[in-house]
Amino acid sequence: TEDGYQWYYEGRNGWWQYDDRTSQDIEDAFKKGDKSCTILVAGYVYIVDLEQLVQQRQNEPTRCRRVKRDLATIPKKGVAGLRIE
Ligand code: V3L
Repeated sequence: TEDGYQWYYEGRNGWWQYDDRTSQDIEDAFKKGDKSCTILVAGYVYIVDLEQLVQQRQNEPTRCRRVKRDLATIPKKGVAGLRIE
């Protein structure tokens, strides 16, 4: 986002950055004070819970990952599943 923050979801041993558009959508919801934000990932609906800081696939509670808002400059695995070195 324009103030240098991004949104991340948890991988096995590190954090993945959300794709830019999704990160912006989550940031907009966060700035509005929304409790949650609905996103679409590869055709599946996920709910980002902005109070618990988790994302969960709709109707599949086992598919739950932590999320965080952090600086765009932190070490990360990549963006939306695309690895960076
Ligand atoms: N954006 C992109 N892909 C996602 C997202 C998202 N917000 N949420 C889940 N997936 P689940 P390591 C991740 C993918 O939670 O080696 C990473 O992006 C998710 O992809 O059970 O464990 C990597 O591509 C997974 O493939 O609904 O760090 C991959 O895991 C699939 O949706 C491996 O990462 C099911 O996730």
